[in-house]
Amino acid sequence: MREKLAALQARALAELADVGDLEALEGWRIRVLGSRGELRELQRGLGGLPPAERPAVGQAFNQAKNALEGAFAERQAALNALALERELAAQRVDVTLPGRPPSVGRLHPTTLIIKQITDFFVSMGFQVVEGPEVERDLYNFELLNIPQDHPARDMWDTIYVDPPEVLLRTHTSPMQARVMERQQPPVRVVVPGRCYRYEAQDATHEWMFYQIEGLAVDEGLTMADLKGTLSAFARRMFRPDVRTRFRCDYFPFVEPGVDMSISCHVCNGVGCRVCKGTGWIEILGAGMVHPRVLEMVGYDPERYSGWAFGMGPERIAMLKYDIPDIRYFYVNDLRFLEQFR
Ligand code: 2U9
Repeated sequence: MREKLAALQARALAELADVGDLEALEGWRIRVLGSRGELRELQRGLGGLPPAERPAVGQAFNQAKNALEGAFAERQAALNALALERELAAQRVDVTLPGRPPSVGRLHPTTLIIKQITDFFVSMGFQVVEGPEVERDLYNFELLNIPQDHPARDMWDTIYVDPPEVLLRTHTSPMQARVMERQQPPVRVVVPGRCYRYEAQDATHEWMFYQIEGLAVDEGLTMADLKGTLSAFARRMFRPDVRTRFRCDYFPFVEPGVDMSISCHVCNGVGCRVCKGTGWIEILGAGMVHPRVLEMVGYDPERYSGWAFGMGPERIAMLKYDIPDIRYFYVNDLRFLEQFR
């Protein structure tokens, strides 16, 4: 009996040392020390011993029980401490980590780029004016030298609100005509705003987009003023050493008309994917205001001359910040918008 008791105690202690968690420990307690456990099972054999041996063997059982209960308590304390340590580690807060910045509002990238562009022209003496998005055919086309049957109307797929007179403006030019109607030269205005065209959306076209147009009318203005001002604009918006190139282009409301390109910032004019191998990236259109436009608003084209330009601010931003698709500006994805402030 003593040998069996010693063997049980040794085996139980060895098993206890391998118990890794509180659940396994409870299983050990029930199996070894429980009312139907191994120790009680062996102790039932006491009645079979000679009466003279029972007191000593009974004492041995009590010693073994105390030893096993003591070992259980130690193991339980150790496992409780381990569980607490693991729980504290899991909940540990690293106070040295940077705080989470509060999510604050911010300006939309389109608003930011429009401000950058208009700020330049304000620094050159231009005024920022805005006008109606629902326009009259008179201001959107006729006063811009685009009469009813003019093929140039095909340059814009127009959205009509109340045909044939009321439409969604296809450019911000109508506001320049409105300004000229109500004031004599000198005029220097820049007009940002939304425009609308009935065309399929793709990586560079949206049916609602922003445009910024500008107009300067005074005595003695020439193409040199146009080229000098817009080249200075390109140097400010992109980089001081950017080069500009002007080539002939057609717009009904200017003559001559030009488009302005900047030297490619990636290959600096050698030719690459960004500039489609040309070394140049077109950024805006411009020209000398057509004399007929001046006449229609009551200006004397013999006395006054003017120049004008138009650009897409999102296109400028896409070039500046390497944004591949204009639709990013309109889907309100915070992952995109949060990159600008
Ligand atoms: C008046 C007289 C002249 C505005 C101009 C452009 C050239 C032009 C497009 C470029 C890209 C619009 O954003 S875009 O699609 N515009 O190229 N705009 S000259 O000329 C005017 C405007 C109003 C009374």
